[in-house]
Amino acid sequence: MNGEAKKLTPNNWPAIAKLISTAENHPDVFAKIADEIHKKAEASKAPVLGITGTGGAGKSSMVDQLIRRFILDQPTKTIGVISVDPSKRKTGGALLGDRIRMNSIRGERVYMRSLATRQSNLALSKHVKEAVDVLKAAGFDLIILETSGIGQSDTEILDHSDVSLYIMTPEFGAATQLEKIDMLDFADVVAINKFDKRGALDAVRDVKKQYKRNHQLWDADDDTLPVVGTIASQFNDPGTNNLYVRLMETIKKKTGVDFHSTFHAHDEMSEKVWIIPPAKSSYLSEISENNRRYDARGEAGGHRGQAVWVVSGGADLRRPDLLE
Ligand SMILES: Nc1nc2c(ncn2[C@@H]2O[C@H](COP(=O)(O)OP(=O)(O)O)[C@@H](O)[C@H]2O)c(=O)[nH]1
Ligand SMILES: [Mg+2]
Repeated sequence: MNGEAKKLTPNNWPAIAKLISTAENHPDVFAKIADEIHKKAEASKAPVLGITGTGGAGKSSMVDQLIRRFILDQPTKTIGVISVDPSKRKTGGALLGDRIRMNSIRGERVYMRSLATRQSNLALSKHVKEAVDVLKAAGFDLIILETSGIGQSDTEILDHSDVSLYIMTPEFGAATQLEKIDMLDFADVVAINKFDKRGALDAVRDVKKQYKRNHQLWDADDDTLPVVGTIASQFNDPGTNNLYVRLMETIKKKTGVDFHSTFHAHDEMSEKVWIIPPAKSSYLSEISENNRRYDARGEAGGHRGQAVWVVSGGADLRRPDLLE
């Protein structure tokens, strides 16, 4: 360590990366400065938005979309992103997949870090906390934590975040399956992403019904429930705009941090801008399935490919964390 803890700012990416790596790989070294980091983190008011959901639901795409809006909406604010995906333990290259999805992270005001997940669940949870603390200590205005699971259950995200967003798709099967999703009890906001898929409207209705049951909101008006249909893969999707507004409101309500967002919610839902008719959606997912299989073969190249890509100028060289 070389005084990194003292030099932490949202722009000092090498110091941030080094501290997170040290926490992960050299806990004994990190222990010496943990107090200092923790104190700085405690002084931060930055809300932590925790995003969870099953693999492939569109979390990374959504993080990208939310960052894009935040950067537009907040001309001077900074965002730190921690991305954890235990399901991708074995393919080093998959982390790169997340990175590719996130186009808006290239800006100066956004720092993104993927956490390696080779440790046990318990260690992972500890490292998530340390990484979030480092981002808080660095002084980011908003912190986003994306994961498909920390520790034993998907509700563990709640230990690490102030506001939680659960992302699912319309493809959950029968409505009775919703009983099994704990996050429908606990999430502050639920996004039904891939709203372009067949059955999306029914899915939203079913999830709202379940949400009412879980929260004993029998008389609530459906429109007031925090369940939003979204298409994260579509530019300027109205559903995602609504989700963004809803999240800013929830952050204000739960943490007292008011970003004075100028985004406004609209009544229109994502279905109005369907480009692909639902009947054609399985045709599209066949293509994407195919691509995914192809990607999986490519990813077998693992870290080597990642390093080559970085060196070839595809990524920001100010990010030494990519080269590990
Ligand atoms: N049809 C459709 N595909 C989406 C949507 N959002 C994301 N995707 C695609 O779903 C795949 C998985 O997305 P990703 O963001 O990596 O999901 P994650 O594993 O939850 O982080 C990618 O191919 C995305 O392009 C959506 O709203 N509709
Ligand atoms: Mg992801």
